[in-house]
Amino acid sequence: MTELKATFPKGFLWGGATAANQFEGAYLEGGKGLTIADISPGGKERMALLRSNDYPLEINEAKYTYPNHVGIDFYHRYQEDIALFAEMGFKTFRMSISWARIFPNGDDAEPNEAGLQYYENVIDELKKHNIEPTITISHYETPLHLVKEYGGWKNRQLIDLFEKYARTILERFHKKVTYWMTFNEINTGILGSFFTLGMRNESLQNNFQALHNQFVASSKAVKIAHELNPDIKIGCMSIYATMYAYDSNPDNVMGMVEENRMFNYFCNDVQVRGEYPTYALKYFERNNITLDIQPGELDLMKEHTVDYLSFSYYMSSAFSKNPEHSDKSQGNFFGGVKNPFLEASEWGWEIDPVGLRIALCDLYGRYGVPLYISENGLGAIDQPDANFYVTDDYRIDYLRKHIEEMEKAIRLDGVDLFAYTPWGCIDLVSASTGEMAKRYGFIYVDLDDEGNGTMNRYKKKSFDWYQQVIATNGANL
Ligand code: BGP
Repeated sequence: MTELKATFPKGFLWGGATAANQFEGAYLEGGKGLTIADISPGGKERMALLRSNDYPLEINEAKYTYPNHVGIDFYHRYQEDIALFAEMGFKTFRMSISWARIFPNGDDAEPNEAGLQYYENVIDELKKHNIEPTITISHYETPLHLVKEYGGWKNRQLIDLFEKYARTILERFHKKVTYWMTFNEINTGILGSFFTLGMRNESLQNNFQALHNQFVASSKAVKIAHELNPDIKIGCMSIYATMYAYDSNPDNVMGMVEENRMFNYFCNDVQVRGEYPTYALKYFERNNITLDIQPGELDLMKEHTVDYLSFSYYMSSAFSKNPEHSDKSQGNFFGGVKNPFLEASEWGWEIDPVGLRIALCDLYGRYGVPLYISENGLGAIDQPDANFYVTDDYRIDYLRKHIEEMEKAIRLDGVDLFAYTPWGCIDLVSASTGEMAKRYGFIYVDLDDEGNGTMNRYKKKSFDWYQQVIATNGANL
């Protein structure tokens, strides 16, 4: 173990992160309606299928598998799982509320009490163990009805429907839950993500209108939260990939600046600073994008900015305009070219702990608001032994190196980082592949992609390691 000076602040929120659609299962129980996740198939082609207009917006049992329909059955096993999180010493647990458990169609007149009661039970269970919930209001879970009947987030009516949903859960839980996030990885909407926008990648015009509608919806949630309880901390959530120019060619550096702005900054600029940045206005002009902005919306966005910025961090990305540098085999999520200094995960995501320190310095320097790392981790194929024990030194190594960089960002750079919730703290269904095979957890779940397995939970080697990290507030890594 590397001994470090404990410089994580007192009360630092160590924990883990999940999303309802990736681990609850029980997809039709308790009065829940269908969401976009429920019709999203499992398999390598998942993302491509969802982008295609030919892919049906309904469950296709005959053709595809849907591991998320059962998930890891957190819906029924939450007490056992929360006890394990408590044993690791979690201070916070990031989860999402599935909109369709509260409003099954998204536009129902009355909320579904069974859904509210279920989340109340989960929240109470967490609090019983002194774990602060962090709730994501929308994590890739738009009700399917809103996609089919309203066309997804490009439709302004979703603003009011979301406001009603957000108000319902905030009114119910504002006394019990301090930490909230509005939209998960909102900036993937720039890439036309079906999960984020609840619609196909239709056009730049529609994608940015959908994002505008989410910005307004997000500000409304911030306003409601603060009115109900001024102590609530409500943040935005983006995916952040540290961007490098491949080399010192000024054209590559300028290209990187452009990528970086639109991908890493745009959504944060709007949600933290409360206004559209000038580079975005110019981008809209060049691309003939005219947003439908209603009177009062810009004021609302300016007035109700977020309290903190949260982000997921898995990888960095290198940028080059030189075709000789491009290596399509890399599979990094955001394109870019292969970075010769970095190794990649089995899915091609380039592993870059120092990139996390760069991210922290960059975001804190730009915005000066508290930061919350709401996702980080290594997706890997685990090989349990006969006793279902996984010796996941590779995961420990990944997390240790990232935590070391966080520590430096706090101690040497003065960054105000207050929370860290590694992704998929218990094995769950992967967002990009819809499969169980890509695992992140400290806890192994006996379940494969064909639905075989007992679903029993087993502690991995990383479980004990993370327990020790938390117990020493990051001093023993
Ligand atoms: C983020 C999502 C999560 C999560 C994670 C890991 O983009 O917010 O929902 O799943 O990535 O990605 P994957 O599951 O594809 O490995």
